[in-house]
Amino acid sequence: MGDRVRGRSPGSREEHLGALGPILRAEVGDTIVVHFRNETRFPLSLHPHGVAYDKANEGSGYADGSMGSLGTNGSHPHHGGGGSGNAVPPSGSYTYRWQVPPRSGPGPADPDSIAWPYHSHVNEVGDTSAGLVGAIVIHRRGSLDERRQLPKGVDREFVNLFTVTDENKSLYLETNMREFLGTSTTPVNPDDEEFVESNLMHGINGFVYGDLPGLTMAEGEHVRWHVMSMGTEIDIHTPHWHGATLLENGRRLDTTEVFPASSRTLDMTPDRPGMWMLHCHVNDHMEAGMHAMFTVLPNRNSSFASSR
Ligand SMILES: [Cu+2]
Repeated sequence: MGDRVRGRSPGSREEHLGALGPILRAEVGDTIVVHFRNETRFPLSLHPHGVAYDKANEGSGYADGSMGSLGTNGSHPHHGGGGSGNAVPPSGSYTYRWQVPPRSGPGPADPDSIAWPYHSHVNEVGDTSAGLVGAIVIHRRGSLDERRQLPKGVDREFVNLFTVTDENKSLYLETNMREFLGTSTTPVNPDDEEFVESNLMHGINGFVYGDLPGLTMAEGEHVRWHVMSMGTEIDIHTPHWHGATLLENGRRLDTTEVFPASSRTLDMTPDRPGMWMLHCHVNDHMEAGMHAMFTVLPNRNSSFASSR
């Protein structure tokens, strides 16, 4: 993770991820190995949801310093269970190993892939408010295509994080103030109510007001959406798609709901070409910028195209 988010190439499969980390993808039965190098100025970690790990690969210390490990008699916490993976120092490296047993993969009612969040968990609030969040996508055994990039039968996959990024709590608040307000003639008080409010970024993958690039698909394609959230008690989001409906575990929807660190997987077959809005349907959030545009390109062979 660098102090600068490296740009994603236009038109690439990952372009729509915006500020998210790369997708970590596996099938049930795999082991995920992450070689993590910390290029920032802060101690960071990689804490996964859903997959199986031991204390050395949890990527999270505990507030009492115990690491939450059991003693040799299985009852008393002792120190040293986690180790350096709980806080990788600046310029440091760590290799995380996570197993993917069946309990990490899709359940009986799920589609053949589901998403879990991963995030840094040293200063959880500061780390996630700095955007150090990404997705792990787990597929049923044997369900990935031969390039191991998409489920068989799925043409597009998108991951969208709906969250109010509280940049007041970001590791980078001071850096950002220096960079963006450094030339300001009036000093800014970081506790000023309006300043605090102005730093609540109501975004999708870190982008606001329809600026997220890369949500492009074609009419008639099988499109899989993973939506998730992070944050706090205001992070009650209801992702809503215009121009299409979706299936979520057998239910027909055009709006679902996500809460901090929860995720949902939905399938869509867009049948109306055009540019459509994807937005949180909570009024405050919508007005504060939590929307993106997705583009459905016409398929000239489709019945809808030929009926025009
Ligand atoms: Cu919302």
